[in-house]
Amino acid sequence: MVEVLSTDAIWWSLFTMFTAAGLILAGTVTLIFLYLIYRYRVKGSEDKDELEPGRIYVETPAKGSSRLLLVFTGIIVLSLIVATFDETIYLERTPSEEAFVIWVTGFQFGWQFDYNVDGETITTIGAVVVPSDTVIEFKVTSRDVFHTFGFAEFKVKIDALPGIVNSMWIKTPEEPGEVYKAYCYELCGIGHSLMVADMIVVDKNEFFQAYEAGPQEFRNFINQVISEYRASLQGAP
Ligand SMILES: [Cu+2]
Repeated sequence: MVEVLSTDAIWWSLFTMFTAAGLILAGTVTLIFLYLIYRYRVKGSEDKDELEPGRIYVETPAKGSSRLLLVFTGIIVLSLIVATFDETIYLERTPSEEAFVIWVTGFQFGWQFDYNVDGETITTIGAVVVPSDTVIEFKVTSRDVFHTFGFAEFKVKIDALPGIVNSMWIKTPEEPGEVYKAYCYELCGIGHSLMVADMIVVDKNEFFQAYEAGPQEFRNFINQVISEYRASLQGAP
């Protein structure tokens, strides 16, 4: 299987690239600016007398230098465009045939998650359990108004619209144990800020063992993970 980059790794590589290009450009412009200030400064008192007040003095720069700047800017802008398209296209399509599919339905005000186990639907509300080190595909829709489903840590979000199924993917971390918050990113009513769901990452082997054991086993497994997580929150100071 081809190694799948995580969505946040892709985001960070683009962010780093844009920041680096911005800093290089800003640095170059500042250096040229400082050089020109020095190069065309007014020297001594005799020079000053020759200058007419109110007149603008322009010295045409050498042809080669402006062409160089154009090429330099062109290279930076082009590489940003190419990298952005490349990575956006990668992000838009689920990169693995073996992605684990979870259906997500937004409603006023919460998130419903549905698993398909042997043709049977297992539903949870407000929490979703996912296997570690796996590509997860979320098929996202809404029951009422427009919502947006997303995870800040994975740098992804997607519209949840009634009557339409949108697809979004993430790659879960290699190690289990982490819990991530899914939020609604589109103001959808008075309870918008309450639209939070916990995504609990569990061990891949344990997860698929329960999944393959059938709907009843899987339902028990999911419910146990969620109730253990909620109990651990209540015990916390
Ligand atoms: Cu919402």
